[in-house]
Amino acid sequence: MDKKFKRTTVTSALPYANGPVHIGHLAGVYVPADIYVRYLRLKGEDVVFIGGSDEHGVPVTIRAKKEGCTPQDVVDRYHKIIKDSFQEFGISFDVYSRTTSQTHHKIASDFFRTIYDKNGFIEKTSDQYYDEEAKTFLADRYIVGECPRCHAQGAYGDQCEKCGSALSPEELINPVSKLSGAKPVLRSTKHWYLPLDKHEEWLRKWILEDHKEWRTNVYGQCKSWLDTGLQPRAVSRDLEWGIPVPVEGAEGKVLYVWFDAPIGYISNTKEMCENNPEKYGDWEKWWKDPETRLIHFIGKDNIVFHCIVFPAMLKAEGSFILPDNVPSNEFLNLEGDKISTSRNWAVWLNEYLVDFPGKQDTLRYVLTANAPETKDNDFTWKDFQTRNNSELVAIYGNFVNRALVLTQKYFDGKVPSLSQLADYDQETLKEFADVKAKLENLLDNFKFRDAQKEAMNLARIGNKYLAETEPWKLAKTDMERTASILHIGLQIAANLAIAFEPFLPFSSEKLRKMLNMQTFDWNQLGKIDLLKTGAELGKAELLFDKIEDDAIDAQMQRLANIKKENEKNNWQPEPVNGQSTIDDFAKLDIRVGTVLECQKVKKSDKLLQFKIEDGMGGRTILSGIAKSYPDPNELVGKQICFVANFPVRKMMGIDSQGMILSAVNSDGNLVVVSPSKKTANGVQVG
Ligand code: B3M
Ligand code: ZN
Repeated sequence: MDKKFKRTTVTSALPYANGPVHIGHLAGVYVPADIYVRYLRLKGEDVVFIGGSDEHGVPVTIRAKKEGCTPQDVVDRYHKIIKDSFQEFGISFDVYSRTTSQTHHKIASDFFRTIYDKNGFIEKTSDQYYDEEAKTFLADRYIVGECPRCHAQGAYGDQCEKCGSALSPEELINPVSKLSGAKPVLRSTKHWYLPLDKHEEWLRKWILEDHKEWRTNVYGQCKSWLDTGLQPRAVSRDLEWGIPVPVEGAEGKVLYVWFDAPIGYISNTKEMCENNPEKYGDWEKWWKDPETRLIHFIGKDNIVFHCIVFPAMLKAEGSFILPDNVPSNEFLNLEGDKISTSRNWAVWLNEYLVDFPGKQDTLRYVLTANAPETKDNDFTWKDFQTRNNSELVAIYGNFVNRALVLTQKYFDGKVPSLSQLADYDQETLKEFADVKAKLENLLDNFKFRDAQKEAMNLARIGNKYLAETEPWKLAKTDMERTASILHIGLQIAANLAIAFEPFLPFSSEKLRKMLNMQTFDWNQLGKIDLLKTGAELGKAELLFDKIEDDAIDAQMQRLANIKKENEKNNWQPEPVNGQSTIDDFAKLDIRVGTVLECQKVKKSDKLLQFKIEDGMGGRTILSGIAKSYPDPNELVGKQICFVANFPVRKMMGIDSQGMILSAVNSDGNLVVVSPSKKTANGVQVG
């Protein structure tokens, strides 16, 4: 560790307690954080690992509404499920608490109050939607309406899930409250804002100049936020669920969940220290001493909150250190599709353990081998099986098993003696002499994927060593040489137990027992005297077992069923929309045309630009269907129907003269509507 630091505080994002956790969470945040902490602990460094559930915010209240229970019921249930899952996967938190704790309420409240007393907030009154029937202001997610961009129904106040546009509630056409179905009205309300614009200058220097070493995805996102210019951000909400804003005149207002959640790291540290002062000492040293290094492990959707908003809060409060690094991962997909809680497109940790009991390390291994460190990555069940069978079983497990079983067979389970090092032994040992330095360099730089590869390489060296020296054959003629080979083999196995501990803690523990090692010490890595000649070994067991095809087929079948189910649910005939008359219809001039050209609009992932032969001299029409037609050429030459009498509309700097008619397919894709027989261009549809 860097000389200027004495200790390290590691945090990992607090998952929302509104659902169980899945492999995406594990791969993105918790496994890397756990590897890092275990590594520091093995090195004997002073480190704490802080976790907890994020229990406030609108997502929790929505879940409660759906299930007809209270928000507290929801978070009680999921906090337990999440906490248990982490424990089962060996995520070795020093504390895992929750933001509904008393300690947290007080710390978050005091934090707000300190900034408030220093005039660190601005107060602003603005108009926001209010539901007069439910008598409450509406969070963005509680307002639905027609998307002003793609005109889909059911867009949320913060986002349209059909076209992906970020929205604000006032933009929705015909907004409706999800609570009562009433039309919401605008009402003025006061909130407290953190003036990020006032923090911009020091943030700029601190990130862009002083932290060039941050991962490029993190640095790049921060740079683009800073370059766009920071705006004041509201840190309170009109909501009942949360921590009340601790100032007068703030009845019915709570701290915004993204204000209180990161403070949860601090509260949980305090709780940990108070529960075990001997071990952890005073909580303040973990957060206020400049000799403490603070590291946040997060997913990429949390970057702005941890690199810009939270540091600004810490600075405004005034007594805290700032993060030294924020290793953030990209996303993990599942079999090529984005993981989605609402579509149940995920591998849930609690379910995985039912299907693959005892195989926590296999999942940890695969998630690290495929970690989305620099780009989004894909989890596939086939790859999971291959990595288990041809890496963990065939290389690591096979090597360890051979070394132990042969020692059992020929040397009565005692470490045999090393008499002389042959040339091949020297070569082999040279290969793993620098593994410690290599691993440290990678782990210190948060390159967990490469680090695990390096550890596996050590197992490869061991496996190859036994395969080439063939001690089972030598045992018939040369017992002394056999002893030396197995001695070296066992020393390599002992090294593996240490090197893999941060990655595969369950297997390392198993191996430690098999080798009868008392403790692990990172400093011993690369040495060949970890086991003493004559020392008694424990019982040999298989470290990993094979995963058969039928287990994988069952998982694939489960996903296929979910996909089918989703497709069915996706497609529902829209209710027939009121009544209209032939006169209404006559106002629309719908015609047939032929597509002459069709191409993607630059810088837009949604729009296609059509050149249409319309029988009237031709026209250009833009249509938001690019995602449904990855190859726009397939439309060229087809006849289509279009609305010919809409006013010209400019999009991305191009005039669009009409609208192409399309229908939604059961998989959510759009299909352009065509006449069933060829007809003249320009004829009217009616
Ligand atoms: N709960 C969002 C998330 O789970 C949020 C993280 C809070 S970290 C302080 O992605
Ligand atoms: Zn939309």
